[in-house]
Amino acid sequence: MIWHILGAGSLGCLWAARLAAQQHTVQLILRNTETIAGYQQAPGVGLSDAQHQHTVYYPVSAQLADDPQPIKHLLLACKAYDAEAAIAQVTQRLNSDSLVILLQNGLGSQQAVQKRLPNTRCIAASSTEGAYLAAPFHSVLAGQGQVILGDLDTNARPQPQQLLETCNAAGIPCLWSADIATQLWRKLAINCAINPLTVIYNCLNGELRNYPELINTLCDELHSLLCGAGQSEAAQALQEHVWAVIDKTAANSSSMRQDVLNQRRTEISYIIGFACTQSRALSCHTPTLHALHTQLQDALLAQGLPTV
Ligand code: NAD
Ligand code: KPL
Repeated sequence: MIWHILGAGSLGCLWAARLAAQQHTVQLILRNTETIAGYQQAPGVGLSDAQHQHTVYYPVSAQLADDPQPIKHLLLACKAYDAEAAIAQVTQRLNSDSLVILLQNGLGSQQAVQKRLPNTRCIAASSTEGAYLAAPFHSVLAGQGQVILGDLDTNARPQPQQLLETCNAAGIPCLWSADIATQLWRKLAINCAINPLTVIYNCLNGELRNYPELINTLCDELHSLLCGAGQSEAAQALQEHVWAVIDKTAANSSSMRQDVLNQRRTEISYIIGFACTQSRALSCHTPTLHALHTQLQDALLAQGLPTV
């Protein structure tokens, strides 16, 4: 298969390396000629295991967004706030045979991209793999996980068997969901209950066990928001799911807290910001959620970070 990867960060390089290892043709789409020149100084795309015991570099090519080559398989692996602008740069290279995988956290960006690509199959991904960059274009697979893929458009299409086989054969653990919206909404709700509080209290996920009433109130509000949004399946046993994730990831720093500690922009608008916007639109009563959003914005402001 020929793959293009737009967003050569932690997850983009993680996918690029594993696909290249299976002899797929992979092209990174980089921002400008300076980034390409920088990449050409690197030994290729690097991939290390969590303990840094094994590192392999793969000779992956790079090109600009305005390259004339048509795109058949695109992995969009940038942050949610960059997704729409990034896809706009390659829209003319996509057609009705193309397939785009959207690897963004939260909700909102996937729908914005799909709107820009009405004739292209957009597959949303919900990934629990954990990766970070040890150096530019060198990804470290820090946490094994699962990638759930599904069509954003609810008009059912046949499962993309070849895509799933290719990914799994490359060691990218993919499952197909006929209802990706449920997966995305459930993850959104879990991230809303956990991530903002870890920033506000500057704590590990497990330390949220000290705030049971607050977490349970948030879960109740998120439950009613999900039901109001027609996502009752995602709402099922939400409180149990949230506590299970807190226990399972007790020693972890949430992705939002990691962004703040590294002075990086967060994806607030696609997590709790999205939830609050939906809640207002649906006239749901979620006062704790709104207060948490404001508190998070204040915490970001105090760190000199964007509040959207
Ligand atoms: P990242 O910041 O490491 O990488 C994003 C890359 O996209 C950056 O290199 C950036 O320069 C590039 N980019 C943005 N706009 C571009 C453009 N127009 N042209 C070219 N390049 C562009 O991000 P990441 O950690 O790989 O995360 C990607 C998404 O996956 C996020 O939504 C994140 O929340 C989600 N996610 C990440 C992890 C993880 O462990 N890293 C796990 C689950 C989900
Ligand atoms: O998805 C997460 C994140 O940190 O973004 C977890 C750890 C599951 C919840 O916060």
